[in-house]
Amino acid sequence: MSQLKEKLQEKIQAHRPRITRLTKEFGSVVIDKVDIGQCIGGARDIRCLVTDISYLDPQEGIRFRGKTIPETFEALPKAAGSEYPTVESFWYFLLTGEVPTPDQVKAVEAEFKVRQQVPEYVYTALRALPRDSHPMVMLSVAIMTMQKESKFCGFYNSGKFNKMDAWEYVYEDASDIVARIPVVAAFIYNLKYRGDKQVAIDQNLDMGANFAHMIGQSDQYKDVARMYFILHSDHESGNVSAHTTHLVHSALSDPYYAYAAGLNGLAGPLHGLANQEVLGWIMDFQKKLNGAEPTKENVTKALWDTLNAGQVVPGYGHAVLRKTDPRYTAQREFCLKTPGLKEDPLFKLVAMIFETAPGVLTEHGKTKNPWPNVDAQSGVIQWYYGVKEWDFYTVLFGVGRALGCMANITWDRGLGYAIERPKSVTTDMLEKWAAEGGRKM
Ligand code: HAX
Repeated sequence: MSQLKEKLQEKIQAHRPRITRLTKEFGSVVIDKVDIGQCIGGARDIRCLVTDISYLDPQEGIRFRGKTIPETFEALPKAAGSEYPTVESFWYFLLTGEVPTPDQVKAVEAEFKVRQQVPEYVYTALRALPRDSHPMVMLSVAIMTMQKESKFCGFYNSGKFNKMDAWEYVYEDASDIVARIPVVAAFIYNLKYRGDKQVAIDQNLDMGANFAHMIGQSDQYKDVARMYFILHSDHESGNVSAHTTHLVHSALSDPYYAYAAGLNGLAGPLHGLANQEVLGWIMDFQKKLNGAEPTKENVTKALWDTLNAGQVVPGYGHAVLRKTDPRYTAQREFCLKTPGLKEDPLFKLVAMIFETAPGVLTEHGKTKNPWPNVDAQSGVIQWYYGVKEWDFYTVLFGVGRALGCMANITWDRGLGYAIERPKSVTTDMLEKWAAEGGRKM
C-alpha cells in the first residue's frame, strides 16, 4: 500500500465513528428548513450534503481543508524552482487534510508516473470521433472509454464486495483518473489544434509541468497549469460537476461513470463552459469595436446590450458567493505580478470589465451577486500564453475538477454514504401547502 493510501486509511478509520455517532444518536436533529422557492429554485442553499474536502463561505470564498487559497499555496511544498506547489502535493492535501512532506510528495509523483500511462485504445477512440466534436465531448468519451479498467467495478463483480473495503478500489480508480486526465487533455489539444502532433510524457516532470510540455508550452506555463488545476479543483460539493459525480457514484457506479457524468455537467454554460463564453464575449466585443479603444462607456454599452438581449454576462454571478471570487483574485494577482501579462490589452480589458460590470449588474437588479467568478479571468491567462482555442478552456477546468470530485467520492465510499434519493412533490401539493401556509407535518 502506498504511503498516501496508508495515511488515507488511517484518516478514514478515525473518521468513521463520527459519522456512525451522528447518524445513530443525532439523526433526527433538524438543521435546515426547505421552502417552496428552494424546491422550484434549484435546491439553493439547502444544507443536505456533507464533505470535509472544502467549504465555500459566501463572503470569504473557498477554503480547501480549512485553508484559504493564499494559505494553501503558502503551506504546500513547492515545485522545484517555482513558488507554486505541485498538483501532486495538493492531491495529498485534499485527500488527507495534511500538508505533505517533500518526501511524501515525491512518493505521490512516483505513483502518478506509473498511473499516468493512458491505454492506446483511448487514443484510437478519440481519433475516431469527428474532429469538430467539442473537446469536452472528447474528454468525457475518453473517461468513459477507460471504464473497462475500473478496479472498483472489478471488485464489485468479484463476489467479494464489501462496504468497508470499497473505498480502496475507488481510491485506485480516482488516482488513475487524476494521473491520466492531463495526459488525455494534452492529447485532445494536440489532436484538435496541432494537427495530431503528439508529444510523449516527460517522466521527470510533475503533473503541471508535464502538461505544459505535452502541449508545447513554455517553462512559464508550468506554473499556469499548476495554479489553474489547483484553483479549479473543488468548490464544496453542491456545484453541478461535484454533485453529479457524487450522485452518480452514490449508485455505486464506478469513478469513470461518475466523473464522465460530472464532466458533462461541467460542460454547461452556466457552469464550467462559462470560461469559454467569457472569451467568446470579449472577442465579439472587440470585433464590434472595429479597432477603436475599449472605454468604460463602450464596455458599459456592451454589457447592457447583453443584458437587454436576455443573456447572462458570463463570468459574473454565483449561486453561493456574494463577493469577488478569490479564485478570480488569485488569477488576477498572477497577471499583475507577471511582466508582459499586466500590460496585455486583453488583461486591461478584463480589468475594465471588472470595474464596470458589478455596477451595471447591480443597476440591472437581478443577480444576487454582481461580482466576478473564477471564469472571468482564467481565459486571459491562457490566451496570453498562446492557448487561444477557447473551446478548450473547459477541458482545463475538467482536469482540475477531477482532483476535487475524485477526492470526494473516495471519502464518500470511505464513510459509506448512502445512495442519494431526495423526495419530489407535485405542483398541486405545493399549491395546497401554499394555501395552508405550510405543510402539516
Ligand atoms: N448576468 C445576467 N443575469 C444574471 C447573472 C449574470 N452574470 N447572474 C445571475 N443573473 C440572473 C439570473 O439569470 C436570474 O435571473 P432570472 O430571475 O430571470 O432567472 C437572477 O439573476 C437571479 O440569479 P442568482 O440567484 O443571482 O444566480 P443563480 O444562483 O440563479 O445562478 C449563475 C448562478 C452562476 C448560474 C449565474 O450567476 C450566471 O448565469 N452567471 C453567468 C454564467 C457564469 O459565469 N457561470 C459560471 C459560474 C461559476 C462556475 O460555476 N464556474 O464553473
